[in-house]
Amino acid sequence: MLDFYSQFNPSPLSIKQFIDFENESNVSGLSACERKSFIFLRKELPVRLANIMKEIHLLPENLLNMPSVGIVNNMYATSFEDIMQFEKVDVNETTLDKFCQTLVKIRNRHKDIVETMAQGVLELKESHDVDAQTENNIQYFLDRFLMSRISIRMLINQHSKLIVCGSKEESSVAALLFGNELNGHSRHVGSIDPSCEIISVVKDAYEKARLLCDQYYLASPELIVQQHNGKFEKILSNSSFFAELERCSQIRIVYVPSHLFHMLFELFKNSMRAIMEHHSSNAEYPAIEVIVSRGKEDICVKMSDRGGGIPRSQMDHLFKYMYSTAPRPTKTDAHTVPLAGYGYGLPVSRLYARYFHGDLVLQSCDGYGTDAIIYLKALSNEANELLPIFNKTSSKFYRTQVSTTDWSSHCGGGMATRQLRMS
Ligand code: W6P
Repeated sequence: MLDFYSQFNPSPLSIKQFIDFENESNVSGLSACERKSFIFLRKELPVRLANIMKEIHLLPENLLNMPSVGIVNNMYATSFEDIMQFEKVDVNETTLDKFCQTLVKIRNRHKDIVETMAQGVLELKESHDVDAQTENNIQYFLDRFLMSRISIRMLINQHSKLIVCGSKEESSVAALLFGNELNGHSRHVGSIDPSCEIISVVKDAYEKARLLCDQYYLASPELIVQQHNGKFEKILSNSSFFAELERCSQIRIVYVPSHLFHMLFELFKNSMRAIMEHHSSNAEYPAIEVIVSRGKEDICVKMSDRGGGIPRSQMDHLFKYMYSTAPRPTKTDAHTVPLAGYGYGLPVSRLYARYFHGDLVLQSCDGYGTDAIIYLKALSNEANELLPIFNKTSSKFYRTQVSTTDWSSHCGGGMATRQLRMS
């Protein structure tokens, strides 16, 4: 069955398609969307599971032998079997209910799987010498594994929330009372907000990160947010009301607010830590500046800190899983949690951005500060899921040697030299 389902490519959905799934129900009654979603998922979930399970099997032998990786592998096998039970059943109320319960069970089962997988990588590091080739493979695999997980959770969330919110009567009453847009706020479609106010999420993430920062450092940098709505500027560039209009036209987007929050919270924690550590002797801390802009294609959220920057040689490491799983510095006080230890936070945040064809990039001036930019697709029909596909190309990757001999090396130490010696 695994072989069978792994032959199919996952079908990426656009944010627009996710929303259209829900709208279906308005036309033909309550369970039409649930039914349609069920028919789609009972094939699509096994396909996505099988594609990534095939890749687990291609991991370096010694990583596969780690106990935690075995646990992960078994969980995927169990979940795959769980869904197989629905392969050929009749579609009725009972099967729809059971399917939904099964999805919730799967979601709970896989709740802590990122930590389990990270544990497996640590186990490997502690028991073996990891060469550059293995490290490269693990980086490639974890990007794909975690992206697959993000996408599967998105599917499960949309399906289960369709149904919880499926008692449409409640929302119809609300619609009657407040019109289609509740007090100007949009109604969520599962985890998607069709009119997500970016600046609200920025402020929310800032406040939550600030709490941690205050707790740890007893102070925190201020936030300055600005927005620049290029869409309106084009029409109104000569208007004297431009400034006023732009202020009123909050930049909104069809997006998953929890994904955006996750990215921003991570970036704020990193910026705050850098600022607090860099200016530790001062009483004044330079504010974090955020600019939200909207163009024809992209929405950009740029976060600038004056936290002393990052050396260029460190830049790539920030997105490496193996680098980040290095044993953490021992905590001085059991009650204080570090604001941001480079865990999987940054690489996973970048995956969230890339999931709907956006990106997350860092740029730094060593000695001064760092800019982090989140790019999102401005148009919901261009925001398609980006999914890993298991095929000849992906399996070849795990066997290909990292080429390190086609450029000269001139740096005294660090990765380049280390990789050269190891190849
Ligand atoms: C820093 C290091 C960093 C990582 C990610 C985001 C912002 C920042 N600022 O100094």
